[in-house]
Amino acid sequence: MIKVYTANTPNGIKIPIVLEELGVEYELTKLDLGNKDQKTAEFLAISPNGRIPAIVDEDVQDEQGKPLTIFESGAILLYLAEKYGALLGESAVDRVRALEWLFFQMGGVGPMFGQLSFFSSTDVYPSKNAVVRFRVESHRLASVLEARLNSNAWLAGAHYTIADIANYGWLHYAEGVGIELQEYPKLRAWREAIDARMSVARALRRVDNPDSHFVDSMVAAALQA
Ligand SMILES: N[C@@H](CCC(=O)N[C@@H](CS)C(=O)NCC(=O)O)C(=O)O
Repeated sequence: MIKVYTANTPNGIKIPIVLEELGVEYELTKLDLGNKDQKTAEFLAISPNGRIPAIVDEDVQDEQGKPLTIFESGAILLYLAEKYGALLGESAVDRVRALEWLFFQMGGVGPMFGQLSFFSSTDVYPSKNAVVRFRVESHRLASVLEARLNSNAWLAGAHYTIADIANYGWLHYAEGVGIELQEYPKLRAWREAIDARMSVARALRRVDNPDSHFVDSMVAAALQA
């Protein structure tokens, strides 16, 4: 069984989406980020950066013979795609393209959209300079995605891959972080195509209605199993 620790956030929705795409059974535990569930010692044993998402694959042993824990959404997406032999295209070139756009999200879209959201919504340390900087950079990244989708159905090329799922996590919430998509017709159409996938609907429903809420003992049990 794969145990998923997550929340309804841009990074958090990616893992249920990929598992629904793969048709793999999983148990979902929702963490209350406002309550700092992600900073508890039990959760830090799974995700040392104290952030979601993270998974425990109970069917695979780590270096110490314990169930394998994985943090960082990019690592989890790649692990699952490789484990189940899907969502990386068909050829070696497709795989390289998928990795390019996967890491583009990890190093660009995620950090920039995230900082834009933070500086736009805080009145604790208001900084016009930061808002302008992150808005300009976020729009630049959206234009890069738009250009890619102008000549390709999906980010890796002809196939829907984990690169689409990773970027979708953030684009799903684009308006919420202050990026309107009117000027990006291809990006909007791409997002609508992913919105319409049954796997996405199922994943979003599960993140909203998790099997259970986070309790320390559940994480401890998963680690001992
Ligand atoms: N690079 C990480 C980013 C993870 C991340 O920032 N997660 C956010 C939710 S989207 C989080 O856990 N925030 C809570 C916190 O920072 O304490 C990944 O892709 O997994």
